[in-house]
Amino acid sequence: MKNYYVMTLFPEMIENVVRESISGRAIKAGLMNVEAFNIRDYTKDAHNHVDDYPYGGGAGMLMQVQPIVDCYQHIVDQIGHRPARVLFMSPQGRTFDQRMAEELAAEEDILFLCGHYEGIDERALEILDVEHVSIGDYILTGGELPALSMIDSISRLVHGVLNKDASHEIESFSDGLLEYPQYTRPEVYEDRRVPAILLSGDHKKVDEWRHQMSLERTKERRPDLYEAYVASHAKEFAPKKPKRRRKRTE
Ligand code: 4GY
Repeated sequence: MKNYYVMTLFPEMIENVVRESISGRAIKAGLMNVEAFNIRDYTKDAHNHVDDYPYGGGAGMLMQVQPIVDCYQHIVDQIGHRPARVLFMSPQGRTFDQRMAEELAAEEDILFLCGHYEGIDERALEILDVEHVSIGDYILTGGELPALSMIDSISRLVHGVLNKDASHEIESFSDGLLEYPQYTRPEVYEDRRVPAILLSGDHKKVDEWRHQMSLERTKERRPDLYEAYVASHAKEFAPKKPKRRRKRTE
């Protein structure tokens, strides 16, 4: 069973999305569980405050260390050990990608720490010994959407282990190419026909066509991924017959 723990000031945001989304399927299948912890529940402040002004001045507020450390300690006590990964959703982190999703799908317990306001007291990050992870080079108002994005992509891998059709799909992105174009009924829509080869029943031809389409659109839309693919699939791109070259006269 995979366990995802989320420390946040907006636990309902996590619970509502997880309940309404497809990751709910992996939960219903008993393969994973998501538990949100409200950092505010751990404050010892008389007015339930969890934030304060930054030392040295500056705009906005910072999340205080005490509620975060106490919330973390509660989770550690509940599960009996430190989670395998303690992730802090931050634009300063390593960028999350499909490879990291696969890596995280293999872990039993992952904790996601979601910040808000202008950030978190650095000592909390040190004490929890967090690993910074980013979902991309843009600034959000909090770490909840990044945590949900990551849980969503991990959940389809966890669920895919049982689903053979899906596990083939999983491999198709991890081989580094974009998906080929896809079609469903009707066969003709306002003069636009589904490519004939897909109706031919020739599975080998269909697979070859799809692979070719994947290559072409990766080259066109994601030249960075295409270069990496070509470099790691030298065999596929090697000329079938080596050209006979004339010896140089010099
Ligand atoms: N981008 N990837 C991101 C983010 C905002 C901590 C409050 C991102 O992961 N997280 O933009 N997070 C948070 C960062 C302080 C705002």
